[in-house]
Amino acid sequence: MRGVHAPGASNVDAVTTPHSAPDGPARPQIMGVLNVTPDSFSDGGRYLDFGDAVAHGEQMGAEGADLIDVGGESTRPGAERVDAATETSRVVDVIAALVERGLAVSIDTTRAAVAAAAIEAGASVVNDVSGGLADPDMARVVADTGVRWVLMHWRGHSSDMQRLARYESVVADVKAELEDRVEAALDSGVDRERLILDPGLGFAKTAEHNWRLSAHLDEFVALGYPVLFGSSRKSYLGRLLADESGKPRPVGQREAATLATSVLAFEAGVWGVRVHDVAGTADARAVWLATRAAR
Ligand code: PMM
Repeated sequence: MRGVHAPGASNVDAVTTPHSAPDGPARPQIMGVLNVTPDSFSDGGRYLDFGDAVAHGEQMGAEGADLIDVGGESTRPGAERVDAATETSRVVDVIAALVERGLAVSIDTTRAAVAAAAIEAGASVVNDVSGGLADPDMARVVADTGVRWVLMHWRGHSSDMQRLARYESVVADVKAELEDRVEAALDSGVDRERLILDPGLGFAKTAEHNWRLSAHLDEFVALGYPVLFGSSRKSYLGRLLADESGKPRPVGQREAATLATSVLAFEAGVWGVRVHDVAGTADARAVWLATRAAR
């Protein structure tokens, strides 16, 4: 689909119209990552400039992204937090510009005030890596505005999340903790049709945990909510592809591995994948769709 995708209203509809078929949507969604931060692990520092950020978002839309995920705070392990005003100022103008160009935008934030400003600027999805835990006001913002809400599995902020990577059984525990977040969201008046779940690869997870969650994505799909999968360029892939000396594969050379995980996720029935390489993922999706159509 590279080069033939025209961003526009149909994009926005696909993303904002709830569909909770247990076996996923007809066409998995591609969420393109746009980190307007100096320190994200993969694209940190590349899109801090307004023009660069908007150009990259537009490019991802042209390559086939259904949704541009704009973030103003790095969530990489060990990252220091920025204040809400800084986070907001990094993202709002970029969001407004992308929405003006017909693109659907999600805001990657754990803060209700940032989410509210982003929604005001036109974002139609809140991608909350804390699943509503970090800010008690997030549920109200989502309920009041009627946007979609990605509830990702999370146990704590980046500074100490690897310490929290302890599970009895990672698949069962993550599912149960996500179901708790769903209950809390519903209790706050959020429409169940608006929810999207994400197992949160790399967030309080070891490489072994990530592999187990990836291998059991179908169990998350079976919960009956759309599932988002975010493996793109993460360190467990770097570790898998380490050289003989044990040095992990550099971030920029994990694209083929990321594509393999995305195709496996499509096969498991996910609603969408969150990726840095939209063009490659759109090609992989075309292959997967053609294969499915020929079954
Ligand atoms: N991963 C990152 C950031 N936001 N959001 C969701 N829903 N799922 C993820 O797996 C996820 C996320 C970290 O990756 P980045 O630093 O490349 O943005």
